[in-house]
Amino acid sequence: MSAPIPARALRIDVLTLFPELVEHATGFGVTGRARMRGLWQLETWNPREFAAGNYRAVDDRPYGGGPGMVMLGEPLRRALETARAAQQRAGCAGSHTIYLTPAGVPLDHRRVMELAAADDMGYVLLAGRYEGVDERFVRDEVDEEIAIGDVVVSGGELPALMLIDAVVRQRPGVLNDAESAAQDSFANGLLDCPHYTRPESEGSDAVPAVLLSGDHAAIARWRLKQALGRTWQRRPDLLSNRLLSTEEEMLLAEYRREQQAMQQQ
Ligand code: 9WO
Repeated sequence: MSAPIPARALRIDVLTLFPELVEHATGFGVTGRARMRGLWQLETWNPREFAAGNYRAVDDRPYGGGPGMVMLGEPLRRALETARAAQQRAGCAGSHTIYLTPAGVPLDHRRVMELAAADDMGYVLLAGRYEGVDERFVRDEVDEEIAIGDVVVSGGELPALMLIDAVVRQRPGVLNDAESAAQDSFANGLLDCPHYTRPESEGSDAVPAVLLSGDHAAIARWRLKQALGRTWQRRPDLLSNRLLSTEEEMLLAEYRREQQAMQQQ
């Protein structure tokens, strides 16, 4: 059997007025280790480096008046052109530009997996600031608009960092076995089960006995039941999009009976 072909390193470029923020924040933990191991590459591009004039303006007042400033399209175009050329030199077969904005399509696990699966694409993430970006740039150059929640934050950098983290951890070789197993629950459409560590008993809230039993089948069953129960209680919408196996149906029914009995005590 031929040796497995190593997955291409994922290439992500970020257009941002705060490159140090993005470079520093992605240097920690899972994304930092993966970058050190060459499993993904980051390049940042500051539109200010591509702005003209003595003041290297990257923003201007909005037509029609109103508060705040709008990011100029021209410095962004130049920065994007440079980023795309760099991705092409790096061997990317294509480039896909994503604008992080509250007006985007909400990001979900399915889209994260699709973005992570594209071995030969380069992603350019546009992190806006001020009141936003000139609409002509968005219309002409942005391939996809993504929101990471119904929130408005001070800039697109933190949403971009969340997208990077979610996608990079899905790349082959990034997570070790323990980390992969830990995230499997959400991957199969459920919320995670509760986790416990020392001390064994903390006040009245002792660690569930099954977790101390050493019975791995019973522990796996308990964890699946808790994941099903918590999803049913907190995110029933996730369950409506997911077929349950016979065992899962039984476990959820058991969980609901136990919850009902506890409420009647
Ligand atoms: C701000 C805004 C407010 C209400 C409705 C839509 C909106 N879009 C933006 C916007 O794109 N703002 C730019 C990026 C500039 C100001 C800071 N930015 C930003 C992006 N704030 N919050 C986000 C964001 C991105 C992705 N998911 C959630 C929030």
